[in-house]
Amino acid sequence: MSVRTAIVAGISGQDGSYLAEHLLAEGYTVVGIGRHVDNAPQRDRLVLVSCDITDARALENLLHEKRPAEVYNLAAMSSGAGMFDDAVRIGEINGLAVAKMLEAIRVVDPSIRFCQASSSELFGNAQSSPQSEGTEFWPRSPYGAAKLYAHTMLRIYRERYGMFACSAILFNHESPRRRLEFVTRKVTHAAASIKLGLATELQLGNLEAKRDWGFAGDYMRAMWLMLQHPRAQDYVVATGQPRSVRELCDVAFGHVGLDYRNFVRESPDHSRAAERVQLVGDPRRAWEELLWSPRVEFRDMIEAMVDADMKTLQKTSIGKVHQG
Ligand code: NDP
Ligand code: GDR
Repeated sequence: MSVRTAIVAGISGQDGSYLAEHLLAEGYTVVGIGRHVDNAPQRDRLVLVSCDITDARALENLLHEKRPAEVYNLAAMSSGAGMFDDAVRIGEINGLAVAKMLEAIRVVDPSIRFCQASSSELFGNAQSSPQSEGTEFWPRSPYGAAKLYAHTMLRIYRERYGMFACSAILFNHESPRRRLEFVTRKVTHAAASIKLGLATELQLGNLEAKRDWGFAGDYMRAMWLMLQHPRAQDYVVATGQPRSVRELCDVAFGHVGLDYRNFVRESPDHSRAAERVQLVGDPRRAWEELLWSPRVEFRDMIEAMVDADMKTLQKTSIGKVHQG
């Protein structure tokens, strides 16, 4: 059996690590690219290549050299709080670089299958809820606008050149590998720190803000399934269940036997304008056509994140005691 090769852009991020693990388990050789690939895990059949996705020539050379069957683009400026920062750079990385990837694929081998990490931020200030593939897009930030440009270019390349290019409209997805600036990890890390006596309080923005939170590993399996399907299509990937930041705090602190109300403070410094309409996905197309559904429940995921933070913090504090 010939070994399939897949390129994963954004290998050093949360999603890159889960997607690489899934592809390796499926028998692929994975070529992981990013600017800081030293941060990515080392594995058999995983080749790490330092590459900036805004470099069109480098992308084309990589495709020539590696001849992948599939390319997944997870690389982006992805910070929720930073969606308005550095608008031009966001446009270059989250938008224009995707056009460069599509063009490199078209030139080198248009039969390569391509999956792009789009975002619920395409809906932004949505006009209706829940959001499906047919809901009107209304991005509210440079991040959302750049992702919408990329999303539209995929459709254009599909229609004009018959390329197998799909957009995964991903709602929020989390894991113990989530960066600390995102609210789930901020909360699980704080719950663990407070439990261990390393912190005394947690400042958050709006506790009533809601998100449709799923598990990153489940969402990467959906992206892989999209490229195994006979027809290229866009899919909403979501749980369909909104939860509030308050509920998140309740689960995380409750898991270590604490009442979040004694430790969490709302602060305007962390608040953002509320959505007019709830962002929550309608994932029925993915359920019906990909036979995909999430396997990890919200509570289990948050508890696993708290456990992982407890473990890391305990190791670090034991290390400090030994050094001292
Ligand atoms: P991360 O921020 O964890 O990972 C993104 C990775 O992109 C970084 O590790 C970075 O690696 C890489 N990257 C950034 N700029 C460049 C560049 N110019 N060239 C090459 N690589 C670059 O994000 P996630 O893993 O959470 O998200 C993956 C994708 O999914 C992103 O596109 C994000 O916008 C999208 N998404 C995520 C959601 C979520 O809830 N997690 C929801 C909806 C969409 P390095 O520093 O090595 O370059
Ligand atoms: P988001 O994720 O902006 O949706 O972007 P984030 O975790 O930052 O915010 C989720 C919700 O929690 C509210 N919130 C807070 N958020 C942060 N970060 N810190 C706080 O203290 C806080 N308090 C309340 C936010 O206002 C928001 O409502 C993520 C990223 O992964 C993007 O790349 C991706 O496109 C979208 O999800 C879908």
